[in-house]
Amino acid sequence: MNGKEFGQVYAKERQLFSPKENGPVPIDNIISADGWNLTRNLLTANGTMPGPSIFIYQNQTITVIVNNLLINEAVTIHWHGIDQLKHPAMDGVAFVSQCPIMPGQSFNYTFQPRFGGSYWYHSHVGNQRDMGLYGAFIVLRKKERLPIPFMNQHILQIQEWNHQYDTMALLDLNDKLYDTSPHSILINGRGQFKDILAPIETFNVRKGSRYLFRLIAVGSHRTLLFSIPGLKLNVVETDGFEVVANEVDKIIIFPAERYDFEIDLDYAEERIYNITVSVLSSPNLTIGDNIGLGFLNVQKGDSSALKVYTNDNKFRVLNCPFQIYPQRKNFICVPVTDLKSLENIEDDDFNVKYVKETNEKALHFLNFGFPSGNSSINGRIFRWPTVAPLTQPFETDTDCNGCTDENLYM
Ligand SMILES: [Cu+2]
Repeated sequence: MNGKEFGQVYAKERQLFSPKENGPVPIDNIISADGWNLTRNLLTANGTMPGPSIFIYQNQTITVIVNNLLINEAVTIHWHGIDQLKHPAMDGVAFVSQCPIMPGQSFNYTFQPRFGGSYWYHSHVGNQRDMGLYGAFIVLRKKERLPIPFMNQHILQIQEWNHQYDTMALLDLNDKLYDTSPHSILINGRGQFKDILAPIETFNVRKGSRYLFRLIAVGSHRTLLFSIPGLKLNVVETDGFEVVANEVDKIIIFPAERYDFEIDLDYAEERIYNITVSVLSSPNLTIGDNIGLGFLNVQKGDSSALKVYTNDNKFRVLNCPFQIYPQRKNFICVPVTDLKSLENIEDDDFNVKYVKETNEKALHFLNFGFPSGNSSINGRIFRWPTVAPLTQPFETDTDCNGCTDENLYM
């Protein structure tokens, strides 16, 4: 850990200390991650992890200027979940929708998000997002169904954290030289490793008020189990689509997914609740230790009611990929298909203006295989083009004319 003004700092009792100072130092400008006491390099947007949250109203046009200040790495920024229907060149996928931004270069991303909801942005080059290059991208609806004051809306970005995910170590990631399982999970860039009491994310809320939490999985490959033990999560939206409110105890979240939930704080006690995240592992989604921790501090508010809900020791788990959770009698699986879409006032935007209707039917077979160690679909392997096919289709040199279902085309 390093603070620009303070040099090397260390974590103790949820505070940061610098050997130079006589007391705790302000934590706001220091990326402490899980408090592990080794300084490492990160890649960030504007020097913070997560990068700055971006808020915009739907149908507003936004321009984000990305200056690549890296010494020798290219970068692009992908706006995860934004459909980019009219602006495909703004999608930020390196080598596909654009040439990457080279060191010293800038790129203006200008686009107009059509749909409200919780989205996020991240680098779309290599593993840069695991090194910190990500942030929240929130599209506010002009007409909210049940408006929640902006001050009562919080963002929860969760990610796995591995001490070896260094810029250099990640280059070797494919060699699997070390264990890639996470050491900790960060909530908004903060967490704790074992008994190091590093500063962690704390949300202050008032009893009796409504709050919206935008849960975003910004990690890259782990499946996470999120809960606030003792409180129900009332899920109202996923991946930018409003759903009929569904009350659950836990949420399984896969990389890049978003779940927006409200907490009805009428039944909360005035105390600090833990926010816990654990890693699920295959094949039966075995639950690991709670290695992600945050606090929800419920303070005195207008209401003193204590709504008690029946606790039958059964937990409703949203986004469960099974019908019955393996080996867990106290988990009720709520598959994401149980969520019912709200009649969407913006449905007109989805109409056939852009997509032609057709009666044509087609049946496609996709054969996945690994001939000569290369993963392939119908005999085709993926190879990076040398120019972006979207912008320079005639300059691509990965012609597939010779491909057949029988031949591996390299
Ligand atoms: Cu993404």
